[in-house]
Amino acid sequence: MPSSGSILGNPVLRKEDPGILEGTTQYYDDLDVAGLLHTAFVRSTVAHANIASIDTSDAKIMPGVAGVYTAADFDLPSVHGFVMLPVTMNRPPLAQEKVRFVGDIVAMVVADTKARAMDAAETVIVDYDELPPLATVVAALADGAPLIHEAQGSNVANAMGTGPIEGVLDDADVVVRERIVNQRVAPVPMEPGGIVAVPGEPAGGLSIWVSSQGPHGVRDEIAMLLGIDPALIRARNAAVGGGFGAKQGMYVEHLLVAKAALTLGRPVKWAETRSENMVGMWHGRGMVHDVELGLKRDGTITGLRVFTNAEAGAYATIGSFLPFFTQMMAANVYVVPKVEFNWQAVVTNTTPVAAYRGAGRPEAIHMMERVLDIAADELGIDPVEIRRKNFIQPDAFPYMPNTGLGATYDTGDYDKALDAVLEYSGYDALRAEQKARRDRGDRVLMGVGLASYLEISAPMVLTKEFGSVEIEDDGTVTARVGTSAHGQGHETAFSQIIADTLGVSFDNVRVLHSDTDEVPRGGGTGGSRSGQIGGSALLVASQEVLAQAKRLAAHLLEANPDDIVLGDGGLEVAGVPASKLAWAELAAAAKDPAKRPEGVAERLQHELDFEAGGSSFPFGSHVAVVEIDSETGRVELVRHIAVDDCGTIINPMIVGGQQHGGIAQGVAQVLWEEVQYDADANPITSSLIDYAMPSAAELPSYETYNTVTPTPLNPLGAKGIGESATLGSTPAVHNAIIDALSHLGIRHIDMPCTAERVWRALQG
Ligand code: MCN
Repeated sequence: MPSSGSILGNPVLRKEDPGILEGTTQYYDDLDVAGLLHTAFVRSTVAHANIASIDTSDAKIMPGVAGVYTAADFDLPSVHGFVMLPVTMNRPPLAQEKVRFVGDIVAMVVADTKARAMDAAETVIVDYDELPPLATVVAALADGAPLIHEAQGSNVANAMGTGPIEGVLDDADVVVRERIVNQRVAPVPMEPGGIVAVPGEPAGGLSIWVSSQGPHGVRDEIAMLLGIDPALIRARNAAVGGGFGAKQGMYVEHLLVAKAALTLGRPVKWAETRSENMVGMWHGRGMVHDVELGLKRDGTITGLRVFTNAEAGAYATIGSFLPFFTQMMAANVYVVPKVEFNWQAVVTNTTPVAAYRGAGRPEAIHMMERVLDIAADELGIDPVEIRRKNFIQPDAFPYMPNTGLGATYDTGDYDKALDAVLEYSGYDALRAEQKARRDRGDRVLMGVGLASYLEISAPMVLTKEFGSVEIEDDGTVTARVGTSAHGQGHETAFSQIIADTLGVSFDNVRVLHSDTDEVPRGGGTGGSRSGQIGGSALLVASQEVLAQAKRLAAHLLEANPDDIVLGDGGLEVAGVPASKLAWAELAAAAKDPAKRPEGVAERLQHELDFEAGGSSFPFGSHVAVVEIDSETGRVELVRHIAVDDCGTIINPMIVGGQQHGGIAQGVAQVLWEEVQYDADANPITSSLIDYAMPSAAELPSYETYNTVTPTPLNPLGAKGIGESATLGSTPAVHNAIIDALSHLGIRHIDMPCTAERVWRALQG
């Protein structure tokens, strides 16, 4: 583990950044592919309708058009959204008979330029017989509501939970009830979606570059749906400009482009526009929780009962499974003796909902942390004390909560993170300032919000990953890994792990990922798994390579393998630097049967499928400080202090960057962002003029810190960090807003807490 002077655990600058800053990094849309054709999709302009007719005759004769396709032209199976869900809500890649949301794809136009494809798409005439649009879960569940998918026989896509729990609130002195809305948001990666598909490479197959969180998964799904051998498809990422959960898996657009490229025998590209992205890319969150929290008068939690309605959108995807994680996390970092948690996911005539930074876990934490603050206020207990009183204690790990799903928390020290954030924020001084301001009757109201959270990283099956490490002839190292960085700095972090283990220079490590020809298998990047799982795979592979190389060096130097140590760029006999064999010399010796001892392979290489001992559970505590103009309702986040524990840290600068990004997305959800539809299920936030995504100018500089509680479940001791700060920041900022207003009798305001909503609450 990190030795002093080790590169591991240090804030090494990211290898990825010079290319990004200088503009030389290549994204799929930058690739220069000869003879490339471009795609425009004809998307439904109505939310719910039977398709009476589609007339593509004009489009077909427009200049430059190579192909126009509807469901009648492409014989493609419907796409199954997620393994645990019914197939009755599968999505036809091109709408058949019916459209189910504004953005559903009715036809595809391929032409020699994007402009010509778009012009031709404009001429396609679709005749719709409109059906009643179901814009909300309430509308979809109403008596007599039409069925969005007739074959399902209901608009409920999935329903699970604990069932009724006997006497769940019976031990409570008080029961706090609230409806907590976690509104739908759009992921808005800087680079929208897209794909380039080139037929014929490899022979008879297809080569694709896709903006994705895991090209292996995209390849497998395209191969399955097109009925071709996965070995005939090479899938790669170029650089990827963010995903935030929404680029996990295959989109129907990817399948259609692959099909068109094979049909036409020419390369085809689809570059999603921003307005397409706002309706076509899966949305996130979209849950309404009816929560009842039972407590003793001293603040001890006795029971929790929740019913959650989750929006699935028009087709059931993983979003219709994510409340499973909400259930799993519902008790957060607290001892909750009884938990009743039931939920359903409901289809509506809106964009499908899937994973977005946190994917089911932020919803649980936000719900619990809001209700706990309401309880603290009602019971007259300080928000710090009510949390401390209920924390699971450090000696209770491994800990299994009573949520009915058997998650086992690995390690935690929740008081440590809370103590740290109280100290760094100067919590007591903040409270004193708040009191002084209130006593003065300031126009600007001050609020201090606290949240403690639990996260699950590398959830469920995401604990396994391929990794390989090889010494090249020139002594440099090539690593291959099945994770797929799309902004997280893996090349840097993984190079640190390998450089530290093998004593090679950080610059001499090359990390290959996101290419099915280079990496045989891969689970991609999501669920904050890559550092701990991909990183551990490469750590173990490097350690194996080191063990082989030590045997080889001992043989060559006629020494005991135990006496061989890392030198600068090679191996040497301890205390004898002059004996050093550089890595290039070792690689050459391994190739030479005369020099190679028995048991050492010809290549200094090792590969494995690493499997961690389970999911890990990061945690932390955040404090937010807001000011609210009592005349206008405008909220300003003045400070945000985060203490996030992700176990052993590989690169603190990357971890800090992940904290910043995670906080920004949490803050944005509390203050501004919300995907909205009108009563006819028309999207009304489908551009960045209408969808209020903040820029850096709207946000303060965050104060980020860490405590370190390693996990025993992987050899790095690392837990995830990619999503954690989103979990902590959302409730902290929301609690700060209500804290600023609670002395005026305001108990809760739904997110986003826009100036208008806060102003209305103040008027009330
Ligand atoms: N890391 C570390 N020490 C640790 C844990 C992680 O130094 N103890 C480093 C890792 O090596 C990695 C980074 O921190 O470089 C994030 O690691 P991890 O928490 O394992 O998360 P993943 O790499 O698996 O990334 C996924 C996560 C998710 S799920 C979302 S959503 C998200 C996020 O990452 N989307 C992002 N951060 C993002 N950052 C960018 N720029 N773009 C996105 O789309």
